[in-house]
Amino acid sequence: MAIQWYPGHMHKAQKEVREIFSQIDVFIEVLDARIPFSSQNPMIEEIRGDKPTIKILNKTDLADPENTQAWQDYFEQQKSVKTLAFNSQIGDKREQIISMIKKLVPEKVNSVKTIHALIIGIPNVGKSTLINNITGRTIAKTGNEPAVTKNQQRIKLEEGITLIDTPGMLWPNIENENSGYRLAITGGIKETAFELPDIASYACEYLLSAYPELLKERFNLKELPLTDIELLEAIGRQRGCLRSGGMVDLDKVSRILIVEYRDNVLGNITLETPKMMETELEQVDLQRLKKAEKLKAKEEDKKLRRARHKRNKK
Ligand SMILES: Nc1nc2c(ncn2[C@@H]2O[C@H](COP(=O)(O)OP(=O)(O)OP(=O)(O)O)[C@@H](O)[C@H]2O)c(=O)[nH]1
Ligand SMILES: [Mg+2]
Repeated sequence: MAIQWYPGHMHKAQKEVREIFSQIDVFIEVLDARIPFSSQNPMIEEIRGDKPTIKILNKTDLADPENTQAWQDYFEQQKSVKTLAFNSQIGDKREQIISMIKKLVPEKVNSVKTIHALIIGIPNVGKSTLINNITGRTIAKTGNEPAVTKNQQRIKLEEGITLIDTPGMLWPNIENENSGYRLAITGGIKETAFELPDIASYACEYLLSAYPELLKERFNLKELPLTDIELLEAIGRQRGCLRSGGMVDLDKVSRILIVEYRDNVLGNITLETPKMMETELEQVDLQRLKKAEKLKAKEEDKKLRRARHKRNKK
C-alpha cells in the first residue's frame, strides 16, 4: 500500500503560498539531506517555477557526506538553483545564507525595498530551526514531529530581508512508493499514516544492500541475514523484543530500528542516490503510462457497450 498524508492544513498552506507568490524574491527550499529527492515536493517545484531558489540540504549531520555532495552537484544543474549543505542546529552558516540571498536578488540589495525569502519544505525538515538559527533567537516554534508550524510567520532581519516561515507541506499523491517509505522512515509523515513494521522492513532491505557494515557493527551481528524480515527478527532477538512463546515482537523491534536510524545511532546514512532516483522515476513514468492505457481501454469499452445498447434498443 502506498503511503500518503495530505491533511487539510497542508492544502490551506499551499494556497496561502500561492497567494503571496508575487511578493516572493527567493525560495529557500529546505530538504532532508538523507532523502534529498523524496523530500522535494513537486507541488513546490510547480509553484516556484523559475524563481531564484536556494535548496538547503539540511540535517547533513545525519547524512552520508559523499551522497550529500552528489546531490548538490545534481541540483546545481537545475535552472536558477543554488545549494547549501547545512546543519540547522549549528549556527555557523548564517552569513553564507544571507550573502546567497543577496546575490540572488541584487536589484534590491542597495534599495529601500525588503527582500522576501520564503522558507518552504516538507514537514519536520528543519525550517523553523533554520529560521531560529539565522535570527539567533528562538522565534519560530520547533519540534521533533511533523506539522509543528501551523501558520505563516514573518521575521524581519536587520539586513533588509524578511524571512517567511511556512507549515510543512506534502502533496496529494506520492506517486513513487519508495519516496513514501523514505519520508515515513525519516519522520516527515505522521505515524498514523503507515505501519511501523512496513517501513522498518523497507529500511532493512535498503540497509542490507547499502550499509551492511554499519548494521553488523550496531547490532553485533557476525553474519547478516539475507532478508529484511530475518534481519528484523535477528535484531529483535538481540534486543530481547520477544512475545510470550518466543516470537519476535515486530512492532517493538521496528520502533527500535526507526528511532535508532532517526537518532543517528546507526551512523550517517542517506536513503537515496541520484542513480537510484533515475531508475525509480523511469518506473513511475511506466506506471503512469500503464494507468493511462488502462483508463483509455476502459473508456473505449464503455463507448462500445453504449453503442451496443443503442443498437439493441432499435
Ligand atoms: N540532527 C538534526 N536535527 C535537526 C536539524 N534541523 C532541525 N532538526 C530537528 O528536526 C526537528 C524538526 O525541526 P523543525 O524546525 O520544527 O522542523 P519544521 O520543518 O519547521 O517542521 P514543521 O513546522 O512541522 O513543518 C526538530 O527536532 C529539530 O531539532 C539538523 O540540521 N540536524
Ligand atoms: Mg516549522
